[in-house]
Amino acid sequence: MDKYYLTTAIDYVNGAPHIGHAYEKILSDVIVKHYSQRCEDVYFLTGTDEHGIKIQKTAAERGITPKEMCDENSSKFKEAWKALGIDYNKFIRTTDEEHEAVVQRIFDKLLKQGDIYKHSYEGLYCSGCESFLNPKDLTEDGLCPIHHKKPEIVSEENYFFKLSKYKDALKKHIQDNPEFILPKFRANEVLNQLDNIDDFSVSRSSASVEWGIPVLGDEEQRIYVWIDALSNYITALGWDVDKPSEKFEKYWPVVHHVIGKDILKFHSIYWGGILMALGLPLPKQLLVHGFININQEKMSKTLGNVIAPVDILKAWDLQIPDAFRYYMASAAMIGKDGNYSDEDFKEKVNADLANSTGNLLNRTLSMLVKYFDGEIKEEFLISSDLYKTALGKVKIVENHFDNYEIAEAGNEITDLVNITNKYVTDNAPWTLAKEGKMTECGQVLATVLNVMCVVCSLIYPYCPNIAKDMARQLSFDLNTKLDDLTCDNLKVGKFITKEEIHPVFLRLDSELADKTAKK
Ligand code: ME8
Repeated sequence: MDKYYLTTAIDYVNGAPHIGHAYEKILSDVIVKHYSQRCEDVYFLTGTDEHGIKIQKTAAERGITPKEMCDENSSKFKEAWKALGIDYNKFIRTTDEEHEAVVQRIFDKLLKQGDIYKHSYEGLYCSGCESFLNPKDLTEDGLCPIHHKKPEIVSEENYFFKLSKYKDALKKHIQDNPEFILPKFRANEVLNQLDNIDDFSVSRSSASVEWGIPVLGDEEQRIYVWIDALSNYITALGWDVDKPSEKFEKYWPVVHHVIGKDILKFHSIYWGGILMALGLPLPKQLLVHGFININQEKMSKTLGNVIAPVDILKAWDLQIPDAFRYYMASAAMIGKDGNYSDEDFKEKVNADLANSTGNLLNRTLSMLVKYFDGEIKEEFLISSDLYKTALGKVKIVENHFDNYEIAEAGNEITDLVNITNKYVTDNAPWTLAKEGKMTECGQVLATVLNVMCVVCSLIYPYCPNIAKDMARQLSFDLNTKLDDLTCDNLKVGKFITKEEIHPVFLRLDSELADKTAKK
């Protein structure tokens, strides 16, 4: 594997980022950091989706222009991702001029080649989904099943995309490529939807929605949401109609779209159809995640339980985002919904990061200083069964990532730490020291430290700052690729001084935790 291109969904900017947005971006950043330990060339795209009726309405309610609101909220997303350590290569905004111009040309091409046509239509429009709904998909009360709102009846002349032409080819692609949609159970959902899907609207009249990209040569129509939003994945690479760019040639179609379950239809069916119409290959993979609930309840403005990720960092007084990243990345098994609660957060990060990983490293280094003045001697470096286990875990973790099992991979890392902790308890280096068996004692400590280098490397995608701190104390080169990892990391000689040892993660303060839990 020499290159890896990952995109996230681009978020609507009618508000500030919430914990669900953060979940997706953290998951994506963890994946990107993991693959940067396996391939030379990784490209990570995120951004904001800035057109549409929702944004137009919210800006009007606030008495500002849509562009002013987009600028304000898009900055909030950027600030939040900075605070969470999300290292994207490019942040695209759909109001970027270059993007808008290419979207116009895409639309024009599809219109000219007959994949887009004009059609009078009356339908049920959900502004939450920014899409017409099929009456069959509504709840018994006639509500949108995702947004629980009554859709508006819209009667307009719009442009439509001829999806019917591509339905069979899409079906075949999904059936022939079982890895296209992960987790696999989601693919059946798409195949069922394909049976009932019609051509879809790709424009709205400018009278009803002004805040959209104008159709070239038809001022009365705005290109609407999905062609605009989905095209970001190629416009961000500098692709233009009939003019593929260098980046596009390099990264397409080795692309992995990380998206939430609510927008799978748009990414598998709409995007698939648009790409086929443009004569471009389909993405390699759609990685579909579930939703994050708060205290086991759906997050919603009505319930008043929407949490901003930066508020969590503030509430816990966290100077680095690692604990939150670690928790979020492990919050749900592949594709399933997950949950955030203050209590779980405190418990999990205290157990895994402070008590297990941090404490193991701290204790071992402290013993090395206490018994050997921080020195590794030649005779400490022996082979150990634990090394086989550790390097075996590297393969297991890689395999989990290849199947998009990020929480499961995290559990394997904790398991390696627990096994190593047990090794320390079983071999009791303090007893060996008391009995004067100094070589054996040094061997136990060196074995643990060699394995901790592997742990440090594996945990880096989740907790980059903690990993860097561990690496410094272990004199380990964190740039080592996973394939080059060994358990031969320690050098003979003075290893560390007492002053250089410090805990990499402090337990979350219980008083603070209890205070936040009560709020
Ligand atoms: O859908 N838990 O934007 P968006 C987990 N602009 N993920 C969640 C979530 C939750 N509670 N709530 C939302 C859009 N998400 C479009 C995307 S892409 C070309 C256009 C996820 O701001 C959601 O599933 O409503 C989506 O993947 C992302 O956040 C942005 O949602």
